[in-house]
Amino acid sequence: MTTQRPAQKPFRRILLTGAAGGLGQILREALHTHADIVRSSDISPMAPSHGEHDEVINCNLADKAAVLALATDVDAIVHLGGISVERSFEEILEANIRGTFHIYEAARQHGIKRIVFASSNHVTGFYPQDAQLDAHSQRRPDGYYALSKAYGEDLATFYFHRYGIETVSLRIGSSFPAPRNLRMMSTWLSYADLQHLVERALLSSEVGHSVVYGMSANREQWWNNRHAQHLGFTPQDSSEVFRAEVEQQPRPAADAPDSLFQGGAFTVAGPFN
Ligand code: NAI
Ligand code: 15L
Repeated sequence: MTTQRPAQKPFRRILLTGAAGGLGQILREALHTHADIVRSSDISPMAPSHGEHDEVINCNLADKAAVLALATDVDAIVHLGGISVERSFEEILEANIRGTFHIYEAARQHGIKRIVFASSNHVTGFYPQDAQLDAHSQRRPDGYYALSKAYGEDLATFYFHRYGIETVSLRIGSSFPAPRNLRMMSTWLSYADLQHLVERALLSSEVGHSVVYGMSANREQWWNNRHAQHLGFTPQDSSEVFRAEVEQQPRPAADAPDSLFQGGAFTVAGPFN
């Protein structure tokens, strides 16, 4: 009798940053499909390791030496860590700008050739909600948080052309269990579609630096992924199943940021001094 050896996984070790966060908790388990070992990291406490294939390391992304050590023996990085809402420039600078730079430097120094970067729809947040965008539309960041994501995307372009490190930047819409308001009926990305998107971003070949908007197959869409077709991302879910529930909420005023801009309330967050 011959014993069937399990098919080899595409990666030996994937580093997941932001593992304690909403999306990190979802992706931590899912990534085990693609790697022998998942190394989860965050500045906040995480669920404990459940064995030698599931490493857990606390790390502040703003600490360059710690990030360089964190990336030892890693083959791919899913970079979710950082501040995920609008905050003061000083806070964003440490976690998101320095933090993402440290991730790219660690990739360069360790020869890591694939990064999946959690960018955000807020890099184009100052477009009106009736604008139709694609990855080539000029960015209109809606705050310091969005600027840090724009910087991350530019780091990705630079590190590809200079060092051949490939990145897929995911301009995630709103990834939560369900859309929370009318705006999110357009921007919602289900967790299942998120997992599929991250899988395509890790496994697609010759991505260079690709930019893809992360939304489910919602009825009303603001973003067209025509320039990311090579990734083969085909969302299966739709926010439509939540419409009746969401429409029970009071409608935002026609001149409220949530009605005017794709970035919604982020366009009026701050100032922080
Ligand atoms: P989250 O805020 O729940 O998770 C982010 C994690 O990063 C947190 O666990 C936090 O402790 C960690 N973190 C913050 N500063 C850090 C530092 N200095 N060092 C190490 N870790 C640090 O955010 P969520 O929703 O899980 O999002 C994950 C990523 O996806 C974020 O980068 C966010 O900007 C991005 N994104 C998320 C969207 C969503 O709808 N959930 C939409 C667009 C982008
Ligand atoms: C983001 O970039 C945030 O990280 C997330 O918390 C949501 O607010 C999302 O955008 C959104 O635009 O709904």
